Amino acid sequence: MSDYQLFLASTTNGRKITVLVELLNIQSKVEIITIDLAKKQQKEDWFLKINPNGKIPALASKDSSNPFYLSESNAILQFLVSKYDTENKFSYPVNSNNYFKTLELSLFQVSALAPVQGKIFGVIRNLLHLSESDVNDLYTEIKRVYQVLEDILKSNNTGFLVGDKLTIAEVFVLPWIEKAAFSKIDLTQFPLLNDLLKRSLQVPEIAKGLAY
Ligand SMILES: N[C@@H](CCC(=O)N[C@@H](CS)C(=O)NCC(=O)O)C(=O)O
Repeated sequence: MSDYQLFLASTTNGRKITVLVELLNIQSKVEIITIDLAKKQQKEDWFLKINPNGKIPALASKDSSNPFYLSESNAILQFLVSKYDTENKFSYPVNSNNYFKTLELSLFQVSALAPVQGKIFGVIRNLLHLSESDVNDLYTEIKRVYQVLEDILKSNNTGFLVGDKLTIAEVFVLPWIEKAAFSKIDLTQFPLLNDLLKRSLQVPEIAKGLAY
C-alpha cells in the first residue's frame, strides 16, 4: 500500500511533484489524486482540512494513527527527498552548503518567479486584464528573473543551478521555464537556461513528469 496521497492538478506547481515522483521512481509509495480546479474541488471542506490555503499540490499521510498534511510544492519536494532520496541522488545532505543554496533557490522561485509568470499566464489566458504599461512591467521583471537564473548557471559553470548535478533545484523551475514560449518569453535570450531545459527534457522521467 502507498504511504501518501498526493493531490495534484496539471499546473506548473503540480508538475513539479510528478517530475520528482518519476525521478525517484516512487509511484508505488504515493497515490496521485487529480483535483479538478475548474470544479473548485480545492475549496471543498474535505480538501481545506488537508490544505487550509485551498490550493494544490498537497500531501496527506495514509497512516491514520499519525496524521500528517503538507502543502506548498517546494516543501513537498523537500519532504519527498528526505523520505525517498536517502542517497542524495537529487538533493544534498541536510545542513550542507548546497542544501541551503537549494533552499535559497526554492524561495527565489516562489517569491520572484511564480508571482510574475503566474500573472503573465493570467494575461495570456485573458483572465487578468492589465494596462499595456503594466504588462510591459511584468515582462521587464520576468526577464530580470530569468537573467538571475542565467547568471546563477553562469557562475556555477556546472550546467546546474545548485552544485554539480540535477536536483530538486531544477524541479522548482523546470515547469515554469518549459512554459516560456507559452508565456511569450524568448528563452533563446537565456542560452544556459535554454540548454538546461533541453537537456532536462531528454531525461525520460522529467519528460514524463512534465507531461502530467
Ligand atoms: N506557493 C504554492 C502555490 C500553489 C498554487 O498557486 N496552486 C495553484 C495551482 S498551480 C492552485 O491551486 N490554484 C487554484 C486556486 O487557487 O484556487 C505552491 O508552490 O504550492
